[in-house]
Order: sequence, then structure tokens, then C-alpha cells
Amino acid sequence: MRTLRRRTTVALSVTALLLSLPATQSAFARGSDHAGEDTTRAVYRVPNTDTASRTAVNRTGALVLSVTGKTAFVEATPAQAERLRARGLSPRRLPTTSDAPTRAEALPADFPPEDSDYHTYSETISEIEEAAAQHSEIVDSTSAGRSAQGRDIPVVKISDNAGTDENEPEVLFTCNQHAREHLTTEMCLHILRRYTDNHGSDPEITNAVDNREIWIIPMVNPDGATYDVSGDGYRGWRRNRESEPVDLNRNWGYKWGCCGGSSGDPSQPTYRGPAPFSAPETASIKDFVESRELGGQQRITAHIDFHSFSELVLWPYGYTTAETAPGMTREQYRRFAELGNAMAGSNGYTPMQSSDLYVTDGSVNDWMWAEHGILSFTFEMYPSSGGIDGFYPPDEVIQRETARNDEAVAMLLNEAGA
Ligand code: 0X9
Ligand code: CA
Ligand code: CA
Ligand code: CA
Ligand code: ZN
Repeated sequence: MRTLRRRTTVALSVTALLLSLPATQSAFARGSDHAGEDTTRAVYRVPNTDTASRTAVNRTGALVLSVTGKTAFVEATPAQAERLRARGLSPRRLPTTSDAPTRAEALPADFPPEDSDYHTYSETISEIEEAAAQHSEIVDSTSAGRSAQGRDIPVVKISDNAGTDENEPEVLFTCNQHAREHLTTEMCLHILRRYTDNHGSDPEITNAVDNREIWIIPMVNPDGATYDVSGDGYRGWRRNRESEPVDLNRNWGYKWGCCGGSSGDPSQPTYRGPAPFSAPETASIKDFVESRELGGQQRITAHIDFHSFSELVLWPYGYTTAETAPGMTREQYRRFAELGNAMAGSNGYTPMQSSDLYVTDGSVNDWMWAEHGILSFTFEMYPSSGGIDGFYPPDEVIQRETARNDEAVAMLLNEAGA
């Protein structure tokens, strides 16, 4: 890891270069593939689903966006919707919100004026630099590495004597693996502000900062996040920005591609990439996590990866619907379920094993737990249900929906010392 400030200048000039490139592969633009098939994706409401049928839905190349009760909202092409019908499901197409947006040009990356409280990549960097300047004793910022397009992936450390590696339990918060899940970046920035601004005045915060090393990665996927807001309106983008874009949350190295919980087809939203950690973004965070293994001991003991949406607290494993499996004893499962239930009790989310939502392989939680023994959760933030709009709640909800997780974050920090 090198210091962030030195690299920011380089990253910004890369950004300027990229802005002149034409945009490609909008998730919702109308189109057809080489076989002439209609590749237009729309959102369908699908009643009466369960774990197995949702996993099957994802296997067609469609993508489950959210689940409430047994009703799923699914992003699919007409052909994929047909395959769901062939399986006995009844997808009902929702009206599209905007008709075939034209997105020929890449505009400067920014949120629409009505959502200006959301942070772009460069605004995120500024927030970090500001926190580091205002609270230099307890904030240290570095880079985990570079994205595919050359942007730094900042890592912020919050602890007393931040410049010194002290022997304190470490906790990691990651946000924005998926490009369009912008509310999660706000979640990480909220944690950053809360644990810095209130240090020294709020006893619980002070205690956490003084007895933990808190690591925050607000933007795991800066290229995707930037791409999502550099068109005429949001693009609904999920993956990174390699030439064959990778779903970062299918690219982690534990049981990668094992179980039908990801796609080997580069045209699909859950494309797992050509190899585990093929994406520079996941590889960078892997290196960072491994750098926290000191004297044969992994110092990070707990982790939340924030996503949106559906209001869920999820724990491993994702690759199997079994509760116990190699590396997950009954007792360990109970610890996950207990803490997961307790955190969900504080924020009103629904707790479950991640594979109850649908099976995924190569997800971050399975790797963090299986390879490093890190108590690793996924939070799916607000709202509880919806179609594509669910990724773009108005900026007016940011404060409420990030503060909603204050207690859960505190519980995880506490548990990290157990
Ligand atoms: O599919 C994902 O990566 C996550 N959902 S999202 O809508 N944000 O893309 C969920 C990952 C949780 N793991 C499993 N469901 N196994
Ligand atoms: Ca607004
Ligand atoms: Ca410390
Ligand atoms: Ca330490
Ligand atoms: Zn996600």
C-alpha cells in the first residue's frame, strides 16, 4: 500500500482520458446480440419463488434484484422471461420507467442535481482527505491498489494512534462492490464521519476507536460507480469496467464458480471472470486483507459488505444451502445466526443465510470466512423491495438509512473483540 494523496493526481488524469471514450454496454439500452436476439432488459415481478427457483432464475442469465416474501423482482431479457415461464414461474413485466434512453456520450461523472448529496468518486476522495486533515491522530488513508481503469481504491483506517499498528481487533467495512448501489458508499462515508467527528465526545464511539482498528473501503468498484453516473441518467450498471465486465461479488477465490451461483458467460450480469481474483478490484482487497495477517494471525475479525437493496442481513455460506459445511460447524453457524439476528433486530432488516436469498459462488463473505475466519456479513440496504428504482433512492433518505445501521455497526465492532 502506498499513500493515497500521491496517487490521486495520476488517477484523476486517467479519469480525464476516460471521459473522452464512448460509452458502451448500457444495462438497459435497447439492443440485440449477434444472433439477433432481443437483449433489452426489463424488470419482471415474479410471485411464488423460493431459494431453488431464484437460483434457477439467476442461472438463466436473468438477475434477482430483490425479494419480499416469495415475490421476486427480476431483471431479464424477453427470452430469459420465457425460460422462467417454461419453468412454471409467472413473470409479469413492469412498465419501464424511461423509454429507451439514448446514452451515446459519456458526460462528466455526476449525480443528477436532485441527488447531489450522493458522492462521486472524486467527492469520496475529498471526504476522506477532509476527515484525515481534521482528525489526523485517528485517521490514516492509503490505497488498496488500482481499479481496472487505474483509479485508486482508498482504504481508511480509524483508530487511536492511527499511524501505529497496535494490537487491537480489526474490523472491515466495504461498500459499492456493485456499481449502482450508491447508497452503500454513503453508508461507508457515514461510518467514517460518525467515528471521527464523535471521537472524544461520545463515550461509545471513543471506546470503539481507541480499542479497535476500523478499516473502511467506501468504493470497491470506482470505475463502475463512475460509469453509472456518467451518462444521461443512471445506467443501472452492476459490474466493474473491464472489457469483459466482471461481477466482483462472484470473483472471490473460495469455491469460485463451483455451484451454479455465477455465470461463465461474459455477457451475463453475474459473470464470474476468467479466474478467481481476475479483477484488479477484488485482487487489491484480497492483498489488503492478507496484509493484515501478521505473525500467522489474521487481525481482521469481523466484516460487513454493504449492498442494496432488500433490507436483509445475510451470512455465509452462499455457495450451499446447507447450514454446516467444511469450515462451518454448527457452533460457528449459530454465532453467525445469533449476531445476524441481533443486528437485524436493531435495524429492522430480515436476517437469513445468504443462500436462502439465492445461491452465489465466489462471493466475498464465503472467502472472508473460509479463508480468514472473518465474521463476514452482507447487508442489503434500503429499500425493502422494488425494481431498478430500488438502486436509486432520493438523496433525502441517505441520512435516515445510513444512521439506521448505527447500532448494528456498533454491535459488530463490539463482537470483534469477543
Ligand atoms: O447477488 C449479490 O451479490 C448480492 N445481492 S445484490 O442484489 N446486491 O447483487 C447478494 C450476495 C449475498 N450472497 C448470496 N445471496 N449468496
Ligand atoms: Ca433530492
Ligand atoms: Ca489504535
Ligand atoms: Ca493492529
Ligand atoms: Zn450488490
